[in-house]
Amino acid sequence: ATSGNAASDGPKPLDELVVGFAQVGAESGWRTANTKDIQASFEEAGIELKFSDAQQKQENQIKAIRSYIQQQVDVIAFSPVVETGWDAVLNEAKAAGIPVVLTDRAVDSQDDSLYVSFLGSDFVAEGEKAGQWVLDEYADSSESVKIIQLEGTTGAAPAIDRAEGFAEVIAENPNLEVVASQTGDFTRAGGKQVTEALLKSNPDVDLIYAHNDDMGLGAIEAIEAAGMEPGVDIKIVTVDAVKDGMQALADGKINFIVECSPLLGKQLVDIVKQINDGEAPEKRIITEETTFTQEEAIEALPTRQY
Ligand code: GYE
Repeated sequence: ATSGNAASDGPKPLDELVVGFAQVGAESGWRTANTKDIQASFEEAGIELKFSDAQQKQENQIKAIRSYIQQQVDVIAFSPVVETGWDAVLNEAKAAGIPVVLTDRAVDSQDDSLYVSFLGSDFVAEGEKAGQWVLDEYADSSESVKIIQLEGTTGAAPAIDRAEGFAEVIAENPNLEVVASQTGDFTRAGGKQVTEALLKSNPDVDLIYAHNDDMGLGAIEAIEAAGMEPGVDIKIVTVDAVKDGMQALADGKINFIVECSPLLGKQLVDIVKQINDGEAPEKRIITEETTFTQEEAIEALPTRQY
């Protein structure tokens, strides 16, 4: 091969390796922590990282990946903003002999030879954990429980899977009813806006399930502005467990958080090193995660990294 990719000519010294990373954006506290961790991990490993921020637009991510192909980087890593529409550009990377690693989010493709590894959370399991808390919380309720769902970015793996896992579990109790479900695009502003609007048509809602902390934090603002008490008048369950979310949980404004770890940097560096050494990394690497109640949040907060 003339491309000089890692592994095709034997391992390169780490300081000659170049990795291109195409990030989703900076939409949430989770994303900011994820970016920081990835940049710090590559810096520490002494591997050059080219970084681009797609501002939540697929076309920008595709452009960034194409430019990494042109620059003949050794490995391309990216966190696909949505699941579909990647086959063309990933085939271009494949044709150029550049291995691709998916971090955090999956692609929906028939051809799994288009990437070497997918490192990230099990989002369906996260949705199930959120649903399980709701199921337990209302186990004794004989009345209908009205739920609003704040969805993540439309078409994104965590939005699709967190909705699926949640729906499956709450279906066990017919009293649990999702009365409205809309996207807040994983942002605080989006969560606030959607909650404001949905509270008008559903003033008697009992619980909000937000696909991330940031949208839950936006919902808190909307609930307070409507003269109600978040966590008491309307319960809130979220996913992520970033610092601001954990603080709101400790303060009783959020009731339960399912953890999703953004600290993927070290594992991504390991995958890049394996590729460089000519080894095949595991195809699917699942992040280990827990859940937090108010008490657990109070205990965890002082040592929380992000
Ligand atoms: O939960 C959300 C972020 O893909 C897991 O993206 C990630 C999600 C995370 O914007 O806060």
